[in-house]
Amino acid sequence: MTPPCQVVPETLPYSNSNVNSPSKVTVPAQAHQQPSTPFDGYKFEPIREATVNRAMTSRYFRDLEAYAESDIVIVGAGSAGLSCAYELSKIAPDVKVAIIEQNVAPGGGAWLGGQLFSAMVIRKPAHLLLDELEVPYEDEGSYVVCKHAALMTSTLLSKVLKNGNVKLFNATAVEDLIVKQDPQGLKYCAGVVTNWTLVALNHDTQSCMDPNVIESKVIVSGCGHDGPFGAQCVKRLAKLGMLDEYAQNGIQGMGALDMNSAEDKIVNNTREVVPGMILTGMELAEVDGSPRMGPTFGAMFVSGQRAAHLALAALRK
Ligand code: 48N
Repeated sequence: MTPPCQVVPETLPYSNSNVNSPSKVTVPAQAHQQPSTPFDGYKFEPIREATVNRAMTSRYFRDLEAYAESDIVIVGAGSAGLSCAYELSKIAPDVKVAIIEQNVAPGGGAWLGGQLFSAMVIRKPAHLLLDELEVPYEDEGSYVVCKHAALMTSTLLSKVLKNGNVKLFNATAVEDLIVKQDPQGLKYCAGVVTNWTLVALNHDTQSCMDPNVIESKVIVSGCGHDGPFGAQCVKRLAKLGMLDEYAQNGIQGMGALDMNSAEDKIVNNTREVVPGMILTGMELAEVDGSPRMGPTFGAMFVSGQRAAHLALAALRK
């Protein structure tokens, strides 16, 4: 066992005690001799660089082709979008789901509980999802606290991405919607228009970089609060006049904070707002003007789960 390295702390030049004596750092002779580990002499199998390229790009473009027509597109891989994808993989694992996430990292606002406090509060009975996912928490009676919001989000994410019929297209933004009219003139959503997020962020600096499209019979939008990309589907639907019944004076945006009314409303108001488009999570509050709930996440998870059942019913109509 290598003795701990005894380092004489460098004394500061201005203290009287060591005037003219150079600072001394003694390094025991054997410090450069590393202790042995199970990974000593590790050796990888040989590979060609082009093989790595082909391994990635072939799969990505195969997925892009396969999901060009998806059963359900989920916009936003935040707590609502991910719990929707999780519920779908439970109730209908054969349904083809494309998740479009503008960030490189999925998870949305659910990596931290609130502000930078990292623990996540989830009001009962939404804790049942944590039981299902076997995520540990402290039980506080009417609510539970998951010590690391990142543990809940990463566990949910891992369950979703294990499903062979789910594809996450991250760093990809939904910029617009495919909207069609039926023979009676009723408008309905029929898919999404996407672009690399970096392109979507630079439309002002580049000539129009044309987007890509993904057709789907059902879209579940959980784009979260209003923001550069946030509430994207709501804003588009409002521009098309498809949300008039909810937005006489334009989209109101979420209401002020009231936890006790906000969470029930988000779950119970999650719905198909126009044919082919189900709104859930905080994006829904942008339409309804429902109050925000602040740093409690139960409604995000449960509204996403509810959206999954509504999406499946819409798919099978
Ligand atoms: O976490 P968010 O932002 O949204 P939700 O609805 O899943 O969860 C909301 C929750 O985090 C809260 O805001 C809490 C409860 N606070 C409430 C309050 O009172 O403030 O996830 C949305 C995801 C994000 O990952 C975005 O990057 C992504 O959607 N996104 C998009 N992805 C693709 N294309 C877009 N146009 C787009 N817009 C947002």
